[in-house]
Amino acid sequence: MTTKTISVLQDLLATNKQAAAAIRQELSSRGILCINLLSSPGSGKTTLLESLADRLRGRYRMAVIEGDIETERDAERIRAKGIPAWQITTGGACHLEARMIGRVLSHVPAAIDFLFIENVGNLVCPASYDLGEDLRCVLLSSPEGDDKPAKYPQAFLSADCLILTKADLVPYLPFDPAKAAAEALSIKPGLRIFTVSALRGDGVDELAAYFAEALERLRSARA
Ligand SMILES: Nc1nc2c(ncn2[C@@H]2O[C@H](COP(=O)(O)OP(=O)(O)O)[C@@H](O)[C@H]2O)c(=O)[nH]1
Ligand SMILES: [Mg+2]
Ligand SMILES: [Zn+2]
Repeated sequence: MTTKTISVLQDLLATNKQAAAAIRQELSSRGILCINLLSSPGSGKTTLLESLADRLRGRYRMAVIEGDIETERDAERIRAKGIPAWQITTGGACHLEARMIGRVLSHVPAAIDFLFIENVGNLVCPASYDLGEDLRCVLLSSPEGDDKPAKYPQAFLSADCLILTKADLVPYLPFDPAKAAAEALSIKPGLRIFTVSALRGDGVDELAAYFAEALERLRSARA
């Protein structure tokens, strides 16, 4: 019984990987960099996207795919910034899968630079599902505690960058950013780490520059 369950999951993940590879191929042929944001609920994904929308405006074009179990709320917040956004409601599923992204892809305008995907708030299974992204960013907010990387290692191991969010709250909390960073680096050596306060805008330009460099690399590899 156990063996069967594992092989079904492996099939699911293999099928997901194929769909993700097709998405990555399609987006890179269009010169679009895709970024998957992963974190527990409330760590500041949507607020960060709102802040990025303000900072990228006039220089880069972005679009957002929002994943939630229910409601259109996050897509509405992004659209209020004048950014195209599509909401995927999973109706209970606790992660996005590549085929869900695939269904939205034909709506994504050709003339954009960045496609952000906000995954369902969950630090566990989204880590196992490739969505065809070029960069995976895991967010950890200061109220969540600096002990989380070792408790949810797959999310940190599979990420390209760690974004420590809500930096403005650090003075009021027993959160040690150096400890969180060191723990994440012990899981994933070389992980890029950014510290931001999306509410104040601190650190968001540095993150935007990192995305812009990755976009340049994608486009020069294509040329
Ligand atoms: N103090 C502070 N609060 C923040 C920051 N970013 C987000 N929040 C708050 O955290 C809550 C959850 O943010 P949200 O972006 O919806 O998180 P999500 O569920 O990961 O998309 C909201 O009340 C935000 O206003 C920040 O940089 N500093
Ligand atoms: Mg959100
Ligand atoms: Zn899940």
